[in-house]
Amino acid sequence: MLFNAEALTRLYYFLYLTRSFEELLIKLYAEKVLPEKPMTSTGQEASAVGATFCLRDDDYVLPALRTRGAFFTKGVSAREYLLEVLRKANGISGGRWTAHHLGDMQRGILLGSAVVGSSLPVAVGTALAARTRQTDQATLAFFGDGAASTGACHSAINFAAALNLPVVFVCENNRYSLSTPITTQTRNGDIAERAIGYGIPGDMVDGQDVIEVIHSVGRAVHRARRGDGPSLIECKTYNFRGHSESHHPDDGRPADELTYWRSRDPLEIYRDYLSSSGVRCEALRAVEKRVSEEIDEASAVAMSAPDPDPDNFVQCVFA
Ligand SMILES: Cc1ncc(C[n+]2csc(CCOP(=O)(O)OP(=O)(O)O)c2C)c(N)n1
Ligand SMILES: [Mg+2]
Repeated sequence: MLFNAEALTRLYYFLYLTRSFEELLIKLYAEKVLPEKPMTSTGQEASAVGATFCLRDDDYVLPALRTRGAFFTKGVSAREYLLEVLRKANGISGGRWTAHHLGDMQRGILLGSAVVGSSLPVAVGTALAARTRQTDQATLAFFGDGAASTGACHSAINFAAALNLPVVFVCENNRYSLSTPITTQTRNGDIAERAIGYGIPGDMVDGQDVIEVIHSVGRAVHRARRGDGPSLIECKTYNFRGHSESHHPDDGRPADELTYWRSRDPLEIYRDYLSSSGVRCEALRAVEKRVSEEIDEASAVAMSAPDPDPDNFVQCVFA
């Protein structure tokens, strides 16, 4: 898969937007403007952005807790996202959702769930629906290393494999589930190796390298579209800021581990790649300027946007 300069620059836009947008959420939380503590993907943006960069508009995404970049690559703007997390009337769901369990059906992003791992069987459902309707739509199902230890994860991958469904399971293995290290919750922290047990292809990639993620997920998406069934891809990554902004960023994590992973910042790695690919610095500065303008515009619009009308409280609520 070769990209032209325009696509390479667009990819930088999504990575930089995700980082900048989350910096905004952190700032708004510190200022007590954000109604909930942000759980960010700082340091692991390349897995969500890279994996969804391979998709078409009509493909499905089931995001996990930190798959924020996927919303931007699927077409959600900073303004739309911010309106929703500030619970404004003209947010994506009219302010009904939380920042971590958002969806946007227009863009094929199914609603996230607070119950870790529970979206994975739903991904099997969208894949089965695509097959039944005889479309070649792919489904991308994201999950964390903690979710990998749930029964729902096993059921979903096993069932998708048994039915040969067009779904790609993408594990964002950031080595921690809340403050539990991967070494404590499983004997084999290489989640991709489980693919052998399901009889499907598995691939372990450097989740800090967006190009590597794109190549691996791109191959798996092609397999899914061709009717060759599911794949399991594990992105080895790290979350620089810990579980949430109300947790201490170090959160008991060894200092040398943090230092090592901070030296493997996906944005830095991608900037080096762009420079060796001949993309000019000015093009990147232009992207950064555009993102900064979009973030400023999103803040200005969202802060002054109307709150939801209490009379519409139960609209769209199924009971
Ligand atoms: C079934 C269930 N168990 C526990 C929790 C509490 N919880 C919320 S996030 C989280 C960590 C999930 O870890 P992982 O899947 O690795 O995702 P990460 O936060 O690292 O992105 C936990 C345990 C939950 N929401 N649902
Ligand atoms: Mg994790």
